[in-house]
Amino acid sequence: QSQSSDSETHVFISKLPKIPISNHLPLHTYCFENIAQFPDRSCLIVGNTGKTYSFSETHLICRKTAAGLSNLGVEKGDVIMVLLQNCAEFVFTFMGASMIGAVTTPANPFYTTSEIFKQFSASKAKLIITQSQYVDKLRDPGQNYPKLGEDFTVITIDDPPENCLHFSILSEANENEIPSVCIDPNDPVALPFSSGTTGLPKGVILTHKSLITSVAQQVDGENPNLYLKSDDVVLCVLPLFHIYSLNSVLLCSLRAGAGVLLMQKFEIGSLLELIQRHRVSVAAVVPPLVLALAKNPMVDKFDLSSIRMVLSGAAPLGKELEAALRNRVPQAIFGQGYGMTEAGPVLSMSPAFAKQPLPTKSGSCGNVVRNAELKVVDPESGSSLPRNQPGEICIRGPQIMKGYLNDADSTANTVDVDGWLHTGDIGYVDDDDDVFIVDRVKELIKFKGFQVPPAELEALLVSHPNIADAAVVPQKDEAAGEVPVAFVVRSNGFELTEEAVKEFISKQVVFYKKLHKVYFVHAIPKSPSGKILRKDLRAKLAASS
Ligand code: 4UU
Repeated sequence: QSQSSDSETHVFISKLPKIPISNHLPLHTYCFENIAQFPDRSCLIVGNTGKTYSFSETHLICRKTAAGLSNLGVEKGDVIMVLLQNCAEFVFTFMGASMIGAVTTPANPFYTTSEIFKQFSASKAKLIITQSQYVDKLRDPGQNYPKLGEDFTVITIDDPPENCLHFSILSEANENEIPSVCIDPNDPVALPFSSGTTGLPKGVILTHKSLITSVAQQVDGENPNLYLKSDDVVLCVLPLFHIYSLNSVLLCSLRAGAGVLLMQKFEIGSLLELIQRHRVSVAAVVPPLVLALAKNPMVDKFDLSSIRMVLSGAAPLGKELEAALRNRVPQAIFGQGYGMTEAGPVLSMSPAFAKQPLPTKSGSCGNVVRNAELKVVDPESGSSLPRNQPGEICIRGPQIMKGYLNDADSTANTVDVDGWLHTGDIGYVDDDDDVFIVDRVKELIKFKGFQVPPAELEALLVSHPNIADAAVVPQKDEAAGEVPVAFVVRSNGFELTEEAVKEFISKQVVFYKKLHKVYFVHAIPKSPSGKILRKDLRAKLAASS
């Protein structure tokens, strides 16, 4: 019954009924729609200080921030960059920007100067909201980049260094001064960066409609797929600059009225302590965090009995690890979500999280979300495949991205003319509608769920005077899932050590993009059209290990 009448195409839909989705609204209106029912409940709990903001306080500060951004000249359609670890100001800024029709591009505060400014320039952002400790990286981005204080404004959430403003200029503005803007559902609201199936990181245009649809697919309807309640406390330790946490933790919690426990960074001791102290009931995690929770001996010293749901996503999770975690938190429902930035992001979610839960299997990423269609295509022929046959997973629905920013070619290569987004993931749907991911055919490397785009490292490598050619591929790793390793061709007659290559890269990139191994070779295998034959290199690695 989940197949279309057209016998040529095998299309899978959710077992849960379709629901009405209010995706004509602006995102902030939708997220705060129900707060009259729980104005005084804790909305944001700041882990390291214990400070809490109720839903009505949060809503008010978001409105003030909207007015403050407008006072600084931010207008509808403008882009602002948020360069923050998880904190309340992230939320105020993101929602405040939405209220004036502005767009937030979230970036990792651990990025190097060049990583920050590539995103800053590509998104044409006007200002940066950050912490004082990161401002030095913004001072001297180099010749062709904009200048702090002249070309863009920097706002810090703590004591502002020279030429920067304090966040209170936003959060203490007069909420009655929010300009009235007309927001179309197809207007952008978030601009996360992702390399997608190939190439360099690109701005992913997520509209009000895409994000509302995705949130609704998870938490709306009489039988929500991801059942969050207004007495839940949801762990927000995954970074909000990544779409998983932004969408499935923050936006879903706001909509459902659940509290969000904000943690700046992952550290097992304080994590366990905060779970116990705030009675965390829902934990969104990634496989390395599952590993810590399952294996770290400290876990036994804390009371984790409040946890009722654990959601893992962003990278494959081994069955043994899943079993080990189930032993540690036996009372909790465990399941996976499968997401991709470009997909809005959620493609599938465990039905065990539903209000009326349905069974799913270990190792599965759940079922396709409701109000969407999923198909599995044969990478060779492009035709859709029936159940139990692995192929490329494609998704269609109002939640997927509008496209890549200023990159029609990449958009066309990812979303086809019929509206199907091609994920670059290989998987299948079984007889019970459970989705399984078995491989990744796209270039992307995932280190602990973080994106490592090989093309970015390859471009850096070949910029080295003694490197003639290079290719970067994933190598399996117990702790991180995958790590990037490089095949390098030295320029004729030049000496070059593995250490020198590693150091050359590590100076220019965030920690998780560092090369773990360099193999010197005489040539990089390429197809007749010049494409790196990554499969051959991956096979070579597998054979040598
Ligand atoms: C195997 O990782 C993400 C988004 C993850 C997410 C979001 C909301 C998970 C649960 C949720 O509720 O986005 P990106 O763009 O950083 O990376 C996308 C890629 C996928 O194409 C796939 O290769 O990350 C991989 N991936 C997974 N792989 C994501 N989730 C899974 C998973 N199992 N559960």
